[in-house]
Amino acid sequence: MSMLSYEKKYRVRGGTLLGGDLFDFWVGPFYVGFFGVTTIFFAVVGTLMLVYGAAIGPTWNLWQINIAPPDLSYGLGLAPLKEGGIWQIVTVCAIGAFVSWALREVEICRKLGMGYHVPIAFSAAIAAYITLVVVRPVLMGAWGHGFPYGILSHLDWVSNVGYQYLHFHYNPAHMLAVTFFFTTTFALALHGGAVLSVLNPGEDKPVGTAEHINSFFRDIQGYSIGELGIHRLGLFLAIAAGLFSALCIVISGPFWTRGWPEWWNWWLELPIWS
Ligand code: 07D
Repeated sequence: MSMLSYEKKYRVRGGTLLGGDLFDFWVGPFYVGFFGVTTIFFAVVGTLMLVYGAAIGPTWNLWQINIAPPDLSYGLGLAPLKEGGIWQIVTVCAIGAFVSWALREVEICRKLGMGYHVPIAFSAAIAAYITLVVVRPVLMGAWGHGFPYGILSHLDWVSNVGYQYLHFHYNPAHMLAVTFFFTTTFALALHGGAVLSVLNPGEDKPVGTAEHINSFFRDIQGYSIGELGIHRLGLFLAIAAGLFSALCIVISGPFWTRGWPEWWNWWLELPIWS
C-alpha cells in the first residue's frame, strides 16, 4: 500500500475533544485539530517573547541569553515585563503549548482507536516541568523559585539549587529518578540491540524472530520478559524517571530545608543501634 492510500485509510473524522468538526482536517501530513491551533499559538507567542527578552537583554550569544523569573520580592504576584514578566508569559505559553500537544496526541489516539499510552507518557515530562515552574514556586511563595530560561543560566540554577541542599545526590527521590533514567537507557539499549540483531543479522543470514530473542535472554539470564513485556517495562521506567524527578525537586524546600545528607540520619537514629 502506498503511503498516501495508507494515510487516507486512517484519516478518519471524529474523536475530537474540542472544536467538533471545525479544525478536524490535515495540512499535508499533519493533523491540525483545535489543539494543533492552540499549540501553534502558544509556541509562536512564547518564542516571540523569548526573542523580545533577548533583544532587550545584554547579549545575542545563544549560550548566554537568559530570561529570568521575577525577583523573590514579587512573591506570587505579576511582575513588570522587563523584571520577570516575560518569564511569566513564556511559562504560561510553554504550559499551554505542552498541554495542547498532549491533548492533540489524545485526539489522534481517539481517531485511531489506540490506547492513551503516548500522551500519558508525555504527561509525566509535562508534570516534571510544571512542578519546577509552578508547583514548587507556589509552595515556596515566589515565582522567583522557578528556573531561568537560558542554556547556561538554567545549568547554573541546577547547580546552585543543588548546593543549597549541600549534596543533591543524597536526595532519595533524586537517587531513584537517576536510577530510573539510567535503567531506561539500559533497557532500550538491550531491546534495540536485541531487535536489530535478529532483524538485521547480516547478508545472506535468515532473519530471526521474537522467539530468538526470548531464547537469547533465557540462555543468558534464565528469563525473558517477552515482546510485550519489554515495552511495558520501558514505559514504566521512563514514566517513573519523570515522576521521581518531579518528586525530588518538590520536596527540596517545601518539605526539606536542610542538607540532603542529613536526611539519612534517620538510619543512624534507628532504635536498633542503641
Ligand atoms: C523537566 C523536561 C520536560 C520537557 C517537556 C517538553 C520542548 C520543545 C522543541 C526543540 C524531567 C519540552 C519540549 C522544550 C522543544 C523543539 C522543536 C523532564 C523535564 C515538558 N542529576 N538535579 C534532575 C542527574 C546533580 C539537581 C533530573 C544525574 C547534582 C536539581 C534528573 C546526575 C546536583 C534538579 C537529574 C545529577 C543536582 C535536578 C532532571 C549525575 C547539582 C532538578 C531530569 C550523574 C549540584 C531536576 C524535575 C528531569 C529535577 C534534576 C539527573 C547530579 C541538582 C533526575 C544523572 C548532584 C536542583 N537531575 N543534580 O527532570 O528533578 O526530567 O527536575 O551527577 O530540578 Mg540532578
